[in-house]
Amino acid sequence: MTLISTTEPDETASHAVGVVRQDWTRAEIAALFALPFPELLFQAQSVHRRRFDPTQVQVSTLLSIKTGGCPEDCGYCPQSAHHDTGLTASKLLEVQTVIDEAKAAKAAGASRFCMGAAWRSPKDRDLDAVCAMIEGVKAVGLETCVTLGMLDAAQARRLKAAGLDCYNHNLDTAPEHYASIISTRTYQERLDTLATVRDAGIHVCAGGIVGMGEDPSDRVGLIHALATLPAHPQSVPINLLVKVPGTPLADAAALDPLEFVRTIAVARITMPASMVRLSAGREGMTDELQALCFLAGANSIFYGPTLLTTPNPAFDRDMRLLNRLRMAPSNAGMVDDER
Ligand code: SAM
Ligand code: DTB
Ligand code: SF4
Repeated sequence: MTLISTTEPDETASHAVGVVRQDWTRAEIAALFALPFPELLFQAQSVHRRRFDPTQVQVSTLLSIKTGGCPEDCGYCPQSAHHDTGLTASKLLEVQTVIDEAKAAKAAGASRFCMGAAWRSPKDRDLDAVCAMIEGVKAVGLETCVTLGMLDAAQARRLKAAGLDCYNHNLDTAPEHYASIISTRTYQERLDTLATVRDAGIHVCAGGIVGMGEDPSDRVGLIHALATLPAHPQSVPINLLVKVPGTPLADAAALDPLEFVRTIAVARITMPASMVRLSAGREGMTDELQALCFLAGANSIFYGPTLLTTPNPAFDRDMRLLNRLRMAPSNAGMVDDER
């Protein structure tokens, strides 16, 4: 039998593997996607282990603080008022209700609490309540993240002053695929909100969704857009589309699960210091597929039986998964350097 000696990735790459850089080209990213699977996972693991403990997974809990009735037309989203998904819209939750949920999440082992609102952008009076929620959740001892739509600079400063750790705002897909998914908000508006959040000194959580019928080159375009931002997002959620009946994407073609793993691996390699979040879509994944995602460098999950409006694995299923893998939830915060 001939043994093939695998060269350490950094010895051959034009740039050292694992160095944080924003000058990725589309060709480089396409070449990563095209690697033989063992080579891709080897590179992803090599990069991952330089900064992270590969046995640890950070766990966040999500809560929808304002559900449904959203004026935006995102083709994947059950909360858009443009789609008839049978979802009942509700008002912004009471501050105390949110704090009670945060206490339960902390007791269940979460280290971060993410609050989502189905808004195009928050109204200033709503921000008063959201700031009170942030202060209350921080007092429980959890990191805070919110996703409220587009922000202006004054709103971002108010959230920062309330103690917000992180703001989620996704690019969702490649610039060239974007118009077939959303018409009510431009890609540039998303980039502007990310800049506003960054400038306010709030950590950025930005990622996207795959499995929306995109071409392979669109997955390249999504990772390229994220990895060439002026600073890498501290957190990069990679969502697998949850197909919700009544949304325009309800019947999107199934994505090869190994393409999803490849997307995680390429996110890990290109954004080596970021938390890569294995986000929506886990409910339909086997333990084995999730294990491959962790091997590819995912180091964070949403924990708890509901995402915002759709199902997520129950606590005990996730505990069994981590036990099977001899992995553990971590309380590790985000790495701040080198971005
Ligand atoms: N309204 C805010 C916004 O869009 O910025 C915040 C909430 S929104 C639900 C947060 C993210 O959830 C979206 O950007 C999208 O990436 C993700 N998402 C929504 N519906 C999804 C679905 N059906 N499958 C996967 N991810 C989804
Ligand atoms: C993200 O990228 N994924 C999470 C979080 N950020 C807010 C939301 C997933 C939502 C999935 C559809 C739903 O449950 O409504
Ligand atoms: Fe509204 Fe956000 Fe859903 Fe788009 S993703 S429809 S902005 S809640």
